Amino acid sequence: MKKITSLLTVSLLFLTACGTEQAMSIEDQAAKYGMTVERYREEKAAAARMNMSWEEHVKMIQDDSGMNHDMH
Ligand SMILES: [Cu+2]
Repeated sequence: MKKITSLLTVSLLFLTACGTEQAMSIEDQAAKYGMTVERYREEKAAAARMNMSWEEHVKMIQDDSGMNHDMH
């Protein structure tokens, strides 16, 4: 029973985190990744073009500092 309760707590925390993320404005999101809003929009589009999730794409950008971006 205790296990179920902590599992519920974790899921709730997770949901709360997701809700917060979605409530962030595009300006906030861009700032979070150190990008301008314009750049953020471009990267979002690039991620979609590459069929990558946003998280994967951000990781990729940060890993190779945006070099050879369209090569992978
Ligand atoms: Cu990518």
